[in-house]
Amino acid sequence: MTGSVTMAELQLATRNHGMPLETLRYPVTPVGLHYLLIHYDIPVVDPSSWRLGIDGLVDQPVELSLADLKAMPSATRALTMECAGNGRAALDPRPLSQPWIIEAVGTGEWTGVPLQHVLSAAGLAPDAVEVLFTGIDRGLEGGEEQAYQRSLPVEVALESGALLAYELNGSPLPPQHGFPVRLVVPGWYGMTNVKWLSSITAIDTPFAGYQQRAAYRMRQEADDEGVPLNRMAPRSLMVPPGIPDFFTRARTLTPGECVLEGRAWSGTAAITAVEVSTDGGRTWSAARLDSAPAHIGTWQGWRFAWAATPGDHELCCRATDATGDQQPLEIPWNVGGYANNAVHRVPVHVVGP
Ligand SMILES: Nc1nc2c(c(=O)[nH]1)N[C@H]1C(S)=C(S)[C@@H](COP(=O)(O)O)O[C@H]1N2
Ligand SMILES: [Mo]
Repeated sequence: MTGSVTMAELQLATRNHGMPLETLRYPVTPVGLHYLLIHYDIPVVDPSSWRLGIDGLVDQPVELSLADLKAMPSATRALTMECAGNGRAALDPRPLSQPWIIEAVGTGEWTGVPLQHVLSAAGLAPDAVEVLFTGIDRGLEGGEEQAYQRSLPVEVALESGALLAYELNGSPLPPQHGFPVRLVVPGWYGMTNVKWLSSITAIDTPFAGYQQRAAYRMRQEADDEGVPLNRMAPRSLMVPPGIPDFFTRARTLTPGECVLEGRAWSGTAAITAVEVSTDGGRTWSAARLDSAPAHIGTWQGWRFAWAATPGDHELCCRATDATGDQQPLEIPWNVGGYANNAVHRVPVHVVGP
């Protein structure tokens, strides 16, 4: 990491916290430990007067209350969500934004109405190409005043298994995660999952608002058109073994058998392998994978028995998915600091016998 973190970055980092890595031990992240990313302010929403508009190119525009949504067929899905900026702080120079190190991830058990159900009931017109999701929250970004908005191609809206979620881990959504209703799309990076929904609009041209035209694109130069980010690149994380030093968080452990464990996911295809290195990435051995999750993009546990010997070691893990995509040792820099899925490295000190 180069240069000091600025007060503006620290302000964002204290508002938007990551998931402490030791809580990778939970298959479903307890509410309050899931990471948070809020671009503007958390809106206070009165659930009795809140309405979700379904409009634009639909046969039957409607305004749904929370009770209307809760009366529709529902589904519950455990889905892993990761911010596209996870890993940004490791790039050099560090792109100035939310300075995530590596913890911008969590898995929630989301309950809600399948988006497909709501769109089919409204009747999408044949000329609809995208579905636009608008949040209640407003702010300034890149000098533009805006509501937080993102769109999905019609096929993704209908076929991805997306939910209009009103519960997280069996309770109403907490304010910070999008109360009363948010979008969740299996396998896509965090920015896709619009919180505090106010409307869903079918449109006939690809949406070119700020969050799609300016943000969330892979670029080498600020004025490149860039390539939009969508699905999460493969990543694995490790529960840091041993005990931490309070201030530096350096890890100490005792010699002997140590079971390394963690979780891995990819938004594109099933995880086919997680490998572990105990020598900084020179040699790799296969970890044992838990059974496969129900949805692509939901994390999967892994473990590896390590005979820890006294001295300093750099533990690493890397995931590969069924397309052959594997986490790299380093990733090339990009303007927005997105999709840095370089292998997770955990330096440890094993004490003498
Ligand atoms: N309305 C709205 N939706 C939003 C955001 C936002 O600021 N406003 N942040 C997005 C980003 S960048 C991420 S990574 C996820 C974070 O979701 P979480 O805070 O529930 O983990 O929400 C997305 N949805
Ligand atoms: Mo994000």
